[in-house]
Order: sequence, then structure tokens, then C-alpha cells
Amino acid sequence: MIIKNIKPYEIKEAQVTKESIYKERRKFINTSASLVLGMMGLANSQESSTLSPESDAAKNFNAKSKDSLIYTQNPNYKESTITPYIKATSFNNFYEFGMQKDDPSKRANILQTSPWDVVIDGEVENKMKISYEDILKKMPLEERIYRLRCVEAWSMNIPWIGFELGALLALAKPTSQAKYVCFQTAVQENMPAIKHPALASFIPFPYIEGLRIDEATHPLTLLAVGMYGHILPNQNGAPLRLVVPWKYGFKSIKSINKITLTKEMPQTTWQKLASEEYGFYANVNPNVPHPRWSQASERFIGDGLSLSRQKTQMFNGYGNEVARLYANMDLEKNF
Ligand SMILES: Nc1nc2c(c(=O)[nH]1)N[C@H]1C(S)=C(S)[C@@H](COP(=O)(O)O)O[C@H]1N2
Ligand SMILES: [Mo]
Repeated sequence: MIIKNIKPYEIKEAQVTKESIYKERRKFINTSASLVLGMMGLANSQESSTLSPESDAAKNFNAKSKDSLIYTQNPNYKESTITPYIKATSFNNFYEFGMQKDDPSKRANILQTSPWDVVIDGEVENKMKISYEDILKKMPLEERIYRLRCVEAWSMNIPWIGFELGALLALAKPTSQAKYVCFQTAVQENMPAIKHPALASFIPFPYIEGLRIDEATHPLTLLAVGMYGHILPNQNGAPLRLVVPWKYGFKSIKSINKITLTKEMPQTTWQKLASEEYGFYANVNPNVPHPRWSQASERFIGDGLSLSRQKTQMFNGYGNEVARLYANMDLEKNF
């Protein structure tokens, strides 16, 4: 995600075709980022440019792999290719931990995910504060492989483990006044972008996202607590994050601790920053370009042997299930 006058890192990245070049650039970026962070007193020896993000991600995985989840597999959501775990956990957007793609895998280990409560309030009969453990006790988990399409024109296929958001919202009993759902990411003082606002000074935290109530209660909309068979790594939004597969990735807000049902459409983080570039709906749509780049195709992040560009699908390929939600809407205006 980039706003005007910020160097379009993502676009340069999307133009890179060879994995080797991509890796070289990553190394270079790591080095320059370390220099800057070093000056800001943020860098430590663990974060030097010699340490690959892959090894960090691997460490994280090993530390958490014992925390397996019990779940069933949903046969309706399968993909022939899955993005390797190492890629899905070392190439991330989680700006609370920095602006570079490998910042979250390097720094999100400081996120405190326990104890964790989620407040559900606003237009509900049962305002509640529910712990992560109680959520897990109440919600049967399933695995679904979903396509994830970032607005920056890259994509991944990820096996999420979670439950339908609608089932959790039902516990709180939305009133007839509840037209929208607003989500908030926890703010923790030691998050790099909170501690050193210069790191992401233009982003107002907490990160806020929103959905219409019919989108939020659509059976495709998940709250994920795990991926690849295990609990979520911090960089992917532990302990629980939204997954809305027909919308651009920025809607899938991470590390949620507050859900508020509202009468009015909430203002989201990216709308506040650049409403002419990032709309409330953010439905994946190859026919509506971003003001500064085409959305017709995407770079699929797979095993790295075949870095492939593929066509972007309307509603990210979930049109059969969700197109009816937007039957009477002008999708160019409501982007
Ligand atoms: N709190 C928070 N949630 C966030 C973001 C963020 O910066 N902060 N980035 C979003 C963007 S732009 C994308 S593409 C996805 C990336 O999810 P992943 O890192 O698990 O692939 O998370 C989304 N959720
Ligand atoms: Mo994104």
C-alpha cells in the first residue's frame, strides 16, 4: 500500500520477473532498511542484513508448530497450487511493524497475543468481551484454501483455518440498526510504528477496516486463527484476523481486538489516507484500474521456480458467491 509521493516500491517489485533479481533486490532493501533503522536505534544484531527473512520465519514456525489446531477440511475451497509457507510468512504487509515486506517476519515476534480479548459492541443486544480461548471453544474450525489478492497486484493461495465471522457476530445479536461492521487492530506500545511514528508517520493507527453487514455475515467471510495447519504466525495477524477473499488484501485486517456494529459506514484507514485510491468496497476488479496502475493481472507468488503473472479474476474468482451482493451498484464508482 502506497500513497502519493511515497516511492512505489510495490510497482517496481511487480515488474521484476526473475526470482534471482527479486532476491538480490530484497537483500539490498534489507541492507538500506537496516541502515535507516540503525540510525533510529531500532536495529539490533538479530536484524542485520546477513540474516535472511526466511530463517526468521522458519524459527517462528518451529517455535509455534507445536500449537496445532483441530479442524476439518472444507472440500469446496481447494486450489491446485499453494503458496509456500515460507513465502506467506516472510512477505507480508503489517505496517504496525514497518513498511518493508520482511519487517513483519522480523519484528512481529514482540506482538503480545496472550491474553487476548475481543470486544464486540455497538448495535448489538449482547455487548461482549470474549477471550481468544472462549472463541476457540465455541467455534468449530475448518480449513479453506483461499486466493488472496493484494491491491499491489501480487497474489497468494493460502490454506486458512478459521470460522465464519457471521457465527461469532450471531453470539452478540446484531440489532436491526446494524448496517456495517467496523474492525480494529490492537495497538501495543512496543509496535515499531507506534514507538517510532516516523517509521509509518502517515498511517493513523489503530488500523481500521469495515464491511457492510451482509458482507460480514456472508459465509465466505472468515475469522482466521491459523494457516498451514497451525496457529497464525504473528506476522500474519495472530491471534485472529479477518479473511475476505473477494476483496483486496487490505480489507483482511489483522490482530483484531474490537468489532463494532454501526449504523453508519465506518471510515477505514486507507480511505482516510487516500480515498481516491482506496475505496470502502475494495472488491477485486480487473476492469477498474487503481489510479496509478492496472489491476488486470497479478504476480502469483508460488514456489519461486515459475514466477508467473496471471489474469486477475472479477471478485477474485468468487463472483458466483458474491456478485449478488452488488447487483445494483456501479462498481466503478463504488470501488
Ligand atoms: N492491522 C493490519 N492489518 C493488515 C495490514 C496492516 O498493515 N495492518 N495490511 C493488509 C494488507 S495490505 C494485506 S495485503 C494483508 C496481507 O496479509 P498477509 O501478510 O497475511 O499475507 O493484510 C492486511 N491486513
Ligand atoms: Mo495489500
